[in-house]
Amino acid sequence: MAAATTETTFSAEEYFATQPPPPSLEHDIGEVRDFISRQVKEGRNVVLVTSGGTTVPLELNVVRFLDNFSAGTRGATSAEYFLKAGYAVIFMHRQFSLQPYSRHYSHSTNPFLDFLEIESRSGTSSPPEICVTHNMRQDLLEVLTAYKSVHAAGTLHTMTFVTVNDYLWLLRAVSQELCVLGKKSMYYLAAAVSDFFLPRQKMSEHKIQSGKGSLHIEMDQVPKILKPMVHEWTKGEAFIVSFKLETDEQLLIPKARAALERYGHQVVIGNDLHRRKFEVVFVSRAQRPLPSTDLDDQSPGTFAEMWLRIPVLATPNPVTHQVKEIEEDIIAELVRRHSRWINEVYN
Ligand code: 9Z3
Repeated sequence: MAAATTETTFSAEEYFATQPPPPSLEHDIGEVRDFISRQVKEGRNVVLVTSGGTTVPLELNVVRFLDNFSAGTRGATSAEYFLKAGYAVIFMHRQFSLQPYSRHYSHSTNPFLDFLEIESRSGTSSPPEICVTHNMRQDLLEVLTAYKSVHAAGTLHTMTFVTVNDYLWLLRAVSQELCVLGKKSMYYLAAAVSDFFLPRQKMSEHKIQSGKGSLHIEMDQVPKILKPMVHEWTKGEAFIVSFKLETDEQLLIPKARAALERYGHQVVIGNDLHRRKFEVVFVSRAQRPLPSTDLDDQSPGTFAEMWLRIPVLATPNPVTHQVKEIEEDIIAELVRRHSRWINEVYN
């Protein structure tokens, strides 16, 4: 399939004025609002973690779509470490991508049926029992204990997206709700978001037919929503972390710096596709004149880079029992920076 792309640039405002919201938006946001108000009462910091890839449907009755790479490992793993650090987490993820806790027993890497055993109770008429394989019990107990305690505390709220349109509408609506938390809110934007989309007005209603030779698709550029998010939806108060994914590692730092310069948020975490599980770079502004809510006030040009690395051999392996996950260090560093960000204002 040959795809010719000619960009048309939508502003965020034009985008939301012309593209329809997902049908469940109001219901989803009602639930988020309740979750946030409970967390406000209980005095917790709240982080929105986005995770997984967005799709771009090519037809209204969708048979084909473009997808962005992401299994959801980064987001699901990070959500667990945020919860462990005492944050409440809104986990906004691609439907069917990995989720906190259940990710340890994903159907493809560690299918749970493989470590369950059937024990027949000989000499009795009772039905056989299901047991966990002995060498998996300790791991399962730890994961299950954390999972149950998070559920009992009510500190995890999950919501799903599929298309880039769902993602953009949800992100804006959740940001507007999270606003009540001011500095106590964090955004951890790990989802892999498409840069291009097909506006509804240009989509074919039915399945695109073959038989007419090659397919040419003209896509429009997805609006750069980080800018309104930083300056308008969150009123410049939230601590915002975005991810930059590259396959050419030479581009990682320049592109991360350009994103910071352009959007005025707090941290860009750069990761190379093939090294992302054991190496990331934190890029931030070297000097941040605080206290100031005037983001345009910040002098551009000086950046600080901090590499986080774990030994390659210690990368997560759910089958052979992981030793260390880089997300543990990423979250520890962000929690430290977020607490400084909060204290800079309140003290
Ligand atoms: C990331 O860079 C994530 O770390 C990964 C995680 C998608 C690589 P996995 O879920 O992978 O563990 O398999 N996310 C951001 C990707 C992205 O679309 N970034 C945009 C960009 O690079 C900016 S928002 O331009």
